[in-house]
Amino acid sequence: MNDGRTWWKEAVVYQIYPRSFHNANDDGIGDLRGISEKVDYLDDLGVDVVWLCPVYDSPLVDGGYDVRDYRAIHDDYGTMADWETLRDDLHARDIRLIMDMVTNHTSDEHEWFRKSRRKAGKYRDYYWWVDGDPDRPPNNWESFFGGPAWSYDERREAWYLHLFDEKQPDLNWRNPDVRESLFEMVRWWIEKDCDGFRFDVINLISKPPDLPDGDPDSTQRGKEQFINGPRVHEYVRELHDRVLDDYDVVTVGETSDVTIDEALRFHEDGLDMVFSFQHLHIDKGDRGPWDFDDWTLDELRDATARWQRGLEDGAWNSIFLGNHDQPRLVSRFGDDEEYRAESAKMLATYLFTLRGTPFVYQGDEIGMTNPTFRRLDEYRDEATIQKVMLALQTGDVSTFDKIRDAVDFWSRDNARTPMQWSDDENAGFTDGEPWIKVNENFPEVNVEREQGDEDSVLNYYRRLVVLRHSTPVMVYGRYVQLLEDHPEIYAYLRTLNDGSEQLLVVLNFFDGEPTFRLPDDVTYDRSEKLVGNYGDRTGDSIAEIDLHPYEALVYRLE
Ligand code: TEU
Repeated sequence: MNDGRTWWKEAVVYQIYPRSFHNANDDGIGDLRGISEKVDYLDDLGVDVVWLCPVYDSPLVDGGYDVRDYRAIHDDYGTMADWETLRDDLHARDIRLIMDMVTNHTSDEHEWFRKSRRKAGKYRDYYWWVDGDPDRPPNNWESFFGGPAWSYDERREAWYLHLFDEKQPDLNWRNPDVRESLFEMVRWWIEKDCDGFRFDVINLISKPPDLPDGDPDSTQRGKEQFINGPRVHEYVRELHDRVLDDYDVVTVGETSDVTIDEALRFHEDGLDMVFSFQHLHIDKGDRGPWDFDDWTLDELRDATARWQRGLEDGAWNSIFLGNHDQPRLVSRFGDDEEYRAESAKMLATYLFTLRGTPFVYQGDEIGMTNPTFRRLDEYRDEATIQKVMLALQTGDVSTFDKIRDAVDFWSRDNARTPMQWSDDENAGFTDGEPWIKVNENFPEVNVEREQGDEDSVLNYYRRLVVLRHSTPVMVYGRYVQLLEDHPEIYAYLRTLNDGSEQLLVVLNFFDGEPTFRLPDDVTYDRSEKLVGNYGDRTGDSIAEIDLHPYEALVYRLE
């Protein structure tokens, strides 16, 4: 069977948000040397790839996704020499390093934009400029952070497009010089021996040149115009053919609102994986950005299964339940109080037993939870603050109190509180004053404590990593759905070599105690429990299992 085996399908990726990982120089901000001090931790965990969120020079209005200089490191994070040391420290442990590559936009302080706004030489059309009335934006598009996607530049006396913050102008990929500049820069990083990229919002890079108005009733006006725009596949293919194809690098494209068909096309264009967010839309409400809704297991299973089947032959899934923009997975899909550890392990089992490459976001491996922010001034994320300000200004909400719970749930700061290393002051993250509040539960939830406890979430993750590395069916097996519509139990098989190798995965997603019944048509002679989050299961029959709250079980069937 040609299942296209490659190293990155077998890899476990660990995402680092550098500002919040570990601080070496005591200024309260995580840095590259801080990460170097923790490479043995990553090695012990067993991960194969580190994805580093942006560390480039930047005014930091959007956590570094506003790049001022792609070829320089921000002072907060250290120097290029520190980056090289980190790369070497990781490589010495056989861990690859992938960079977060932001090519849809730059900072307005980037040299290209400064020149473009002066109409200097070839830079004149590096961005989306539109002349016209300073009181009337060129169309009705809205930014991802709320408000119009256009700002008027007094210096050039023209409008420029920004799908994110006004300090993040969108690059004009129609211009071949822009593509050339970006490709050169991507190649420069590969030549520096980085092992791949996560391409930020890569499906937004193409816009229709006539910039038509978006549907006025849309939740974000203009999105049907700029998401998966007209030339997006041509551009991605060009990036692949002209740069990526020359090297053995892994790529994952961040693609919001991507369909399975689009994902298959991106894979054909040359992106190894994409991030689809459909399974993370199940708890969004439809009354604006702050609305959230209950989710059901049916919705999660449907979204997951659709992608498992949809990419089965033509492509490869990325498996994730959280990142630096999302609430903590245990607070969102588990129980961050009574069953924190059990549900964190159950969700980890989901991540490691589906077909695709698992992405672990820093802190999830110790079961970190959403913090509680009580006041608006405790938030640091500009997107959160802007959306709240806008809602208050426009009168959509009368007081912050009215949306406090929702903001608390959705704020991107949930995932950005410092990594909890120990029960020392500031969770061992810094000896300085942390740039953002530390989650108050650090005395109970921290690495040091979990390292010393065999049953901890951390040690469970380590077991899953080992298991995944030593069990090909866990990586390459086909996904076969069991119990199509059970409201509490998510169960599936993974099968390889015409069913001669088989895994059974049973996940109880809630705090009830339902009974799992193995469908009659699943045949086997022997079953062996590989991993589970309750200790007392060895020898039990698997035909019928009374599950514990949030129980996860993985069996090998022979
Ligand atoms: O995020 C893109 C994106 O789609 C987000 O706007 C997402 O919808 C939102 O954060 C959900 O809460 C990427 C980066 O991951 C994000 O951190 C950046 O702010 C953004 O691109 C702009 O570069």
